[in-house]
Amino acid sequence: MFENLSDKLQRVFKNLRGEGKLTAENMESALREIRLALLEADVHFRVAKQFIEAVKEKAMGAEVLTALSPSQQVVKIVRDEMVRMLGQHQAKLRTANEPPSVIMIVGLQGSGKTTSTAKLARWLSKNGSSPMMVSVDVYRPAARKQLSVLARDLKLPIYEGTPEETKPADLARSARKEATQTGRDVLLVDTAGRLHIDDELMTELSELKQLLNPAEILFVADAMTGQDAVKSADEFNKRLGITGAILTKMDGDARGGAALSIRAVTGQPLKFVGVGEKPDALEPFYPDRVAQRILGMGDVLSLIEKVEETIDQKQAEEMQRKLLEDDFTLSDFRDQIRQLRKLGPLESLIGMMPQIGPIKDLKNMKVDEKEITRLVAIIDSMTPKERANHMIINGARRRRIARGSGTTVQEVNNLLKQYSQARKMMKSFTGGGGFLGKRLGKLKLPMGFGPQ
Ligand SMILES: Nc1nc2c(ncn2[C@@H]2O[C@H](COP(=O)(O)OP(=O)(O)OP(=O)(O)O)[C@@H](O)[C@H]2O)c(=O)[nH]1
Ligand SMILES: [Mg+2]
Repeated sequence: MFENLSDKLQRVFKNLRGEGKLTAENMESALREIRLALLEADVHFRVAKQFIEAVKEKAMGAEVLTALSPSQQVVKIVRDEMVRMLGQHQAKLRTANEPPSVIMIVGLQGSGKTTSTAKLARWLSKNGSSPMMVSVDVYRPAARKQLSVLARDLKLPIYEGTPEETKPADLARSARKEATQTGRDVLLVDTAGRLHIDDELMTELSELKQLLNPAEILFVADAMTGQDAVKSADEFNKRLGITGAILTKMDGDARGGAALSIRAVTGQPLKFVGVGEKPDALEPFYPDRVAQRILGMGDVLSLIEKVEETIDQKQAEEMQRKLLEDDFTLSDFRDQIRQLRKLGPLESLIGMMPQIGPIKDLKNMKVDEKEITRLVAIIDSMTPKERANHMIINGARRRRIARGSGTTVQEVNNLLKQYSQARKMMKSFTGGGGFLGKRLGKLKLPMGFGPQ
């Protein structure tokens, strides 16, 4: 459902990829395109505006990771901002101090309340809860029957009520009593819908709220109604106070704007999304996963994550300085090798990078763990003096190092050759100042490994 938005954003990132630096100009045009893409996806105009402002501020500010290329930086900033807009973390359901925790399901007519009530009951019971349902929709004769049928199919308990119980409050009160007596920890209350928000409905819902003191009031909105879903969520929130939203029919061809705006407009998180008519078609809403899907750049994003996790920014800058001042010693080389190991298999890392320039040639490179261990052992067997100045490592020293590290003179020679190559290569990368060089240099890949 985010395909269109996703396509457009990816095009923006691709265009930026050709730029060596983020300038006011190329950022300006990228931001304009991002804003348009958001609006076309039906994102609320105010939300889009705030979003762009935040991205701009971060992109122009100092908060950048030098280990990433300009376009990767923008992807990172956009991702971070999108996750922030969506609510950072998955919003869990709240519980009451005393069971049963009451969850009121509210919303406009046909939005998917009854279906979502059953889906949520199923989800809760699959996740260790023992829910009970009740329908307090006394206006449509078929409404309560609908939930009963769903409950029977799912083999989950429902409070059916007695013929005397004709008012929503009566049904709700008895249902809660029954839930308490039978040890249910959650009571899901499916309420009646209206075509439009009216005082009568709001009064009824407010009375139920008063009576039940619910842990959650979840507003159910149909994603297909786009901006209207957000508007009614906002109004329900202002008049009744909601604690979260469920967006249904996300399996349809809605443009996704509602999912992106609900939180920013109402201040309440999207907790679940409905992705089909079947009872199992309900998913908790994960801001980070959704942002990932929208940006559609799984590879670049995982690279960003790895870089964030692994690379120590200060250390990277220090390395940069050393390279520029021709001060890159064997100890630094060893640090690099270690850092590389933390990043995981080199092939997978290279697979994540855009396949351009020298990186293309690295694709077939294999580095095995044993090789890395051997390289580190060789450097460990050197004296600090040798590590600081490789020029003094003559034949006798090479023989001693080989003995000390349990390797052969040939292997020590190879390592020294690789080190020299790495120096040369990294210098040409970093010293040149090109953005590709910056990226590689600061990722600190020991380029000297060479194809094997
Ligand atoms: N494709 C799809 N259909 C859904 C989803 N959720 C609900 N529906 C369908 O939407 C229609 C209305 O769902 P209901 O659960 O009856 O809606 P409601 O809000 O209870 O409606 P009222 O009680 O009349 O206000 C039904 O045909 C559902 O099958 C969803 O996530 N995906
Ligand atoms: Mg209903």
